[in-house]
Amino acid sequence: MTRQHDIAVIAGDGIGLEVVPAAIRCLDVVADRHGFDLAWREYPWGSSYFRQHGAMMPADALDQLGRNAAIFLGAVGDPEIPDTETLWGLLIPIRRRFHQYINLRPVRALPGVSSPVRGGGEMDLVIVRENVEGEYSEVGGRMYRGQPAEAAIQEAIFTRAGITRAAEFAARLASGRRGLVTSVTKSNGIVHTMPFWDEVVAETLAGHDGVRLEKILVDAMAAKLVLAPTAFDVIVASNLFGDILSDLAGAIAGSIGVAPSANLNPERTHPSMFEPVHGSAPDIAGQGIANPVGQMWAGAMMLEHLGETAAAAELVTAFETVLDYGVRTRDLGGTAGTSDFTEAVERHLPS
Ligand code: GGG
Repeated sequence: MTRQHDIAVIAGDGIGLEVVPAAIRCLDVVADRHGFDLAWREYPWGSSYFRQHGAMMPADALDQLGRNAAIFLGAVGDPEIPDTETLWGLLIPIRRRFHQYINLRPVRALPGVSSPVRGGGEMDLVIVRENVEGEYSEVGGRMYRGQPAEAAIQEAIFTRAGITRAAEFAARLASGRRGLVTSVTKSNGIVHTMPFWDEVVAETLAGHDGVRLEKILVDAMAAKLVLAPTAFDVIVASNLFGDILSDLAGAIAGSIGVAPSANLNPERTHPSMFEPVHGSAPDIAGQGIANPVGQMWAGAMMLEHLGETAAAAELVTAFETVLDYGVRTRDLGGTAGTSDFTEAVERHLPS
């Protein structure tokens, strides 16, 4: 009998509606060749749904998603809807409900893609972003709205368990790579949570022989990523810092349009979610020019997570080959549209 993986698809908003179908076309080709079936279940949630129903997804959405092996997400964000609605109405509830506490974001130079900085063409790193706590917190409030005394308080939540599992994940990953974990904080300015992060990460890594720990402040890290992008192997950072650094690292590799991410539930008791690092890009949405590589690569990470390793590798090789041949979207200095690029990848997949 054919292996079947049930996949929830939320194309979402903006260019998500263009790059998700592009990636699905290629994923179906490799699935067919490797003898398994991807049973896509499409959920038309996001900002259009919000306009009709006043919510990004229905009340039982998380129950519906939980019946799938994985979730394939495009992007959320709409210029007419507050970002707090789009993020807290869809992305963050999914990450939390399914305990997707690791956000894995590999960044490496791709063939045929030039980096704007020296050394960017050789970079190969992975960002382990803590994904369910930290600065992304609903704890806080606003007072005296619209008055001269107006104030806002926003708490960051860091737990020993949350930091330990992120550090553990980073250490295991590094031990199979070059053995270096760079932990990023702002411990000189943020005096409670960040020194706590430093302590727990150091304790956790002490149990991993052969893995070196390097600590760095986030401001210095931003500069060093640009000046010496090959100096890093595995980077572990909080929810906010990991998010910022992955956009920066993606841009150094050539374009944020090529950067993938996996929101992982490492215990596999719940579905994990795979999405590009980029957002909905309303400035280019609907023009057919979005780069589908981040979405395709996220799809390859999903296949790997589902145990379809050979199929995943074939898809990565195909888009790398196409890039190397010089077929590139505009963000990479080329002229190809989303469908030109996708058709080229399909042609380079083994039949
Ligand atoms: N690809 C999903 C997406 O739309 N990301 C945009 C975004 O703002 N994400 C915030 C986050 O990852 O925390």
